[in-house]
This record gives sequence, C-alpha cells and structure tokens, in this order.
Amino acid sequence: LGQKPKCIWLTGLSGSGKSTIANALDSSLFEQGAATFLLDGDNVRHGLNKDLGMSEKDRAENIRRVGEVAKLMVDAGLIVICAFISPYRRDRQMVRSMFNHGQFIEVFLDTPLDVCEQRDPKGLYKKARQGIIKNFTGVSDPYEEPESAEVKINTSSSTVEQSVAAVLDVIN
Ligand code: GGZ
Repeated sequence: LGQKPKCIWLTGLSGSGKSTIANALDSSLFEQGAATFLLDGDNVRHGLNKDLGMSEKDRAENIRRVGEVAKLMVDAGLIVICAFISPYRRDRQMVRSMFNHGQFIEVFLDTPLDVCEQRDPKGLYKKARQGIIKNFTGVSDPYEEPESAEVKINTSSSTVEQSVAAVLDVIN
C-alpha cells in the first residue's frame, strides 16, 4: 500500500540466501498490494545475459545491464528486487548512481563463507575447491563487502521471516 517504486539490491556470496530472501520479500510485498518484479542472477544469466561469463569484465557488464533494466522498471512504477552476487563495490556503486537518493536499497547478506560452503545446494563450492570451476566468488575470486549497505543481515543467525522484516523495516 502506497509503496514507492524502488530498487532493492541483494548482494552476497553464492549460497548466502539471496534468492530465498528475494522470493520471500517479493511475496510479502505482493501481499501488501505492491507491484514488484524479481531479477535473479540465476534466471537473467539464462536469457538477457547468457552471452556473459564470470570474468571481472563480464560480471561488470552483467550488473550494468541488470541496473539498466531495473531502472526502466522503477521508472515504470515497480519495486524491483535484484539478487546478484555483485562482488565488486564499483559495480554496485555504478547501479546506485543510476537512481535517485533513497530509491536504491542495498541489502548485504553477510553470511559467512563457511556457512555458505556447508550449504552448498548445487555442489558449486566443492567443484570450486577441486578447481573444476575457476574464479569462484569467495574461493578463487574476490567479494568486496559493502561498507554502507542500508541493510546488513547474517542469515545464519536470523530466519527468512526476520530477514524480510529487516528489509521491510527500512523501506516502509
Ligand atoms: C560465482 C558462480 C560462478 C562463479 C557459476 N562464481 O548461487 P548460484 O550459483 O545459484 O548463483 C550464482 C550465479 C552467479 O551469478 P551472478 O549473476 O549473481 O554473479 S555476478 O553478480 O558476480 O555477476 C552461482 C553460479 O552463478 N556461479 N559460476 N565462478 N558464482
């Protein structure tokens, strides 16, 4: 009800809970009557960005395109939830600068690497440790932690409901 259009940007390691919290947040906002759209690394990389890999340059282009799409959707009046590792501070800053002050909400899923690695739902960390997947974020590629995210959540010490509530608290 009366939700203003904005971009909610979830950043964190693979397995940090971005997709889970993004989906729960999407449902919650929908129930409140908001018009939302969810952009997730998992699906965007199968379509719009299927030409991109995991190099620093391709990750930057991935985030740039997603930012542009999110901007169009926010201008159309939607609350856009974006869930991308987005490991580089510079790329996240670039997307932030596309939006008006207060329209971009950065949510840092500060889940420790060892927790993400224990979850390993797709077996990707295992493959990264074996060297089968190269340039894997947190293992063999950098993750630059946000320094001034609007919301910071450690998903190993909070439930999905608590995480969603923390985000809603900042935007409502
Ligand atoms: C990190 C990788 C990699 C490498 C494949 N490094 O957790 P997931 O599995 O399901 O989602 C991750 C996704 C990363 O896509 P993003 O678009 O979010 O990345 S970025 O923002 O950095 O552009 C992960 C999987 O793809 N994946 N290879 N090398 N994650």
